[in-house]
Amino acid sequence: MQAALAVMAAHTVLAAAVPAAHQSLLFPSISSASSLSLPLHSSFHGVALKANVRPFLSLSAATAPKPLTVVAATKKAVAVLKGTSNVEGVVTLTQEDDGPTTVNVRITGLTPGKHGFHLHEYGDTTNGCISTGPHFNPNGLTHGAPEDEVRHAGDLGNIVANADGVAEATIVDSQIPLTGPDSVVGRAFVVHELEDDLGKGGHELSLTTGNAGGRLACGVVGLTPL
Ligand SMILES: [Cu+2]
Ligand SMILES: [Zn+2]
Repeated sequence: MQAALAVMAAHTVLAAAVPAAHQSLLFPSISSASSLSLPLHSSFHGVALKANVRPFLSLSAATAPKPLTVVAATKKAVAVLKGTSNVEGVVTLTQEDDGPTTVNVRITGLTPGKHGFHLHEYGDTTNGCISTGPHFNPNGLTHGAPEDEVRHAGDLGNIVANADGVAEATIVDSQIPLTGPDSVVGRAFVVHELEDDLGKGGHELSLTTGNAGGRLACGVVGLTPL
């Protein structure tokens, strides 16, 4: 009976400290816990109860008004482009959550001017850049410009090399995610010999490759630390 009084006293102290809104939530759990454990514990239990209850109280008070927040998931990937000539480069890709992917390109050793730049279907370079297959095309569309509605997902248009043969570009595109069923991780970038006509050149290859000519260098997209 002394133990019961001690616990009740603890309840009273707690109740005075707790805002009215929390009392109805708090009391049922304390009452059931204390009635279960009362016969087994001495009056010292009252102190233990207070120690157990207080963190619960402050937690509920601190989290109740706030919605749950989800930590942003950023993914980053890189491709190192090599070929049989002295054309080479590095391409990095970053994507936050389900947003567009930002592609940073730096390729050297090119002839000045435009060069077709695509993501090809396979990350397979066993036979050089040829074995990376066609343009990445999960939706079965024809070749186009990056801004076209009808395009391959891998159609990133042209990059432009300056007089020193260096092409630098930042491309933001929504069709080349780093996660999900259409992820481009494990596929390959290819930079071409010629300008991509973006499907509008009237050549027999315009609607498949943009008639961009040979494959100068390629590199497989792989995950990299943030
Ligand atoms: Cu290509
Ligand atoms: Zn294409």
